Amino acid sequence: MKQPRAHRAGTRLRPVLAALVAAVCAVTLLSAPAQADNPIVQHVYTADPAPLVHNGRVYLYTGHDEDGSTYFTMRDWRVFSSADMVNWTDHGTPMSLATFAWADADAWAGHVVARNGKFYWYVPVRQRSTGQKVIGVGVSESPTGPFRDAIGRPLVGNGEIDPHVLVDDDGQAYLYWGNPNLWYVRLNADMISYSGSPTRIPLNTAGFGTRTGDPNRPTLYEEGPWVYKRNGTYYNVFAARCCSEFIAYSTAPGPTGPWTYRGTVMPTQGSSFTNHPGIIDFAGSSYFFYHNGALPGGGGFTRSVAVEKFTYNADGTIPTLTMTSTGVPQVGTLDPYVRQEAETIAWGSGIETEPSGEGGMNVGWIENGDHIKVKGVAFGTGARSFSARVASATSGGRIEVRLDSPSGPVVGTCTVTGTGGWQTWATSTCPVSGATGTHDVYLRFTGGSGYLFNVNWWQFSRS
Ligand code: FUB
Repeated sequence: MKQPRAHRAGTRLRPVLAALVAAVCAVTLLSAPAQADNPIVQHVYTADPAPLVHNGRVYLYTGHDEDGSTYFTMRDWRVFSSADMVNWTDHGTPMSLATFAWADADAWAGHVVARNGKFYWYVPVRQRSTGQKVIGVGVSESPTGPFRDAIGRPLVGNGEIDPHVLVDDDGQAYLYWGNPNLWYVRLNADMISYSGSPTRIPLNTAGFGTRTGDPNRPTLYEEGPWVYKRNGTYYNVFAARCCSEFIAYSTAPGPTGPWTYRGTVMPTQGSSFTNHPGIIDFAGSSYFFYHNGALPGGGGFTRSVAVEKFTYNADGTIPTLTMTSTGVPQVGTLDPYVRQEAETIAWGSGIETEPSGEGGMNVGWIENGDHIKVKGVAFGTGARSFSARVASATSGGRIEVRLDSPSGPVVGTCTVTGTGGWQTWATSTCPVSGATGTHDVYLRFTGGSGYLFNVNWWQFSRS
């Protein structure tokens, strides 16, 4: 269970598993060299994945389950990004309920599309004046935000949730959403208005499978439509049946149907009674994002996003996928000779992130024994030094640079002294030897009791 923990700048809930995760990992690492990379994020609970490929990176938009939540208590959304599918950079909270002055709750499952040189984030929220679920739209010039309310009011609303947008090859965009129904409306090219009226997609068993035991809901369709086009076929992948949900899909010859039910993508698994699909192609492979309750303290209201790689069958059908803790293979390697954000993480143990005074985010709340794993770091012929941008309002500590496990060989140790503030930054540099070839790097933090220091970025040097 997560516990409230006093924070130096006020009281804050620390996701915290920290100790639990550390213990689980330590045991795992003693018995096997491979470490889990699923779920993707360990320092906050994430839900309802919406991946977007843009300019050679995957941007992963998620909801955020509050620590200790016993309902879908969700107040903001999060963004992470990756160039290699295993090391994910935390970009923080670029949109929240506060973005929409007319909304007061339920920052639930959304979807982001890029168009017109902008990024549009369609989200379900509760409208304060009516208490009804409606669809809002945020907009930003950057995939990492900040996002602002695009129109100052709901885009559309009928009490239903989970918007998703398909921009078809002819430029026509469709907004889909719904639970218990499935709706679409044609968006205008501005992406913030629509033409015509919302139309209900007929939910019949040929199109969406047969549900038993609920006369009000004869088909399997529940929520979370993810609609895309591949090789001329339109796919609608959705959360099926409730509860517990599984992921199913239907296909159609056009964006509005008629739909044919095709079966299961991911069976019910993983300690969460909901699931939520997100599918992309990236760097020549296909990826399926989903959520489960796999982190310590995880469950139906404390979920975490994970990802699996898959290959479509020759006939275009989607194979049945199983949740794993291993995650997906790395795409390429990570270059340690360019500045890397400390919040670019394959697996974090005990740490949190926060906005940095130097821009972006930094890693914080570091205590003795915490660590960050960065996967597949390509040192080549060898690194000679390591630098880290650090800040400490206390007396600092040390950064041990280890290879391949938290207890692997130490190739360098940097000392961090007090800098006079948690956002008073200095660069600490130390010699490195023995770092050649490609390794997982573990930055292991040591020192006395309490919070030691923050880290904003790090970089190795060949000289
Ligand atoms: O996260 C809140 C709701 O749970 C989402 O809108 C649904 O898709 C389900 O995952």
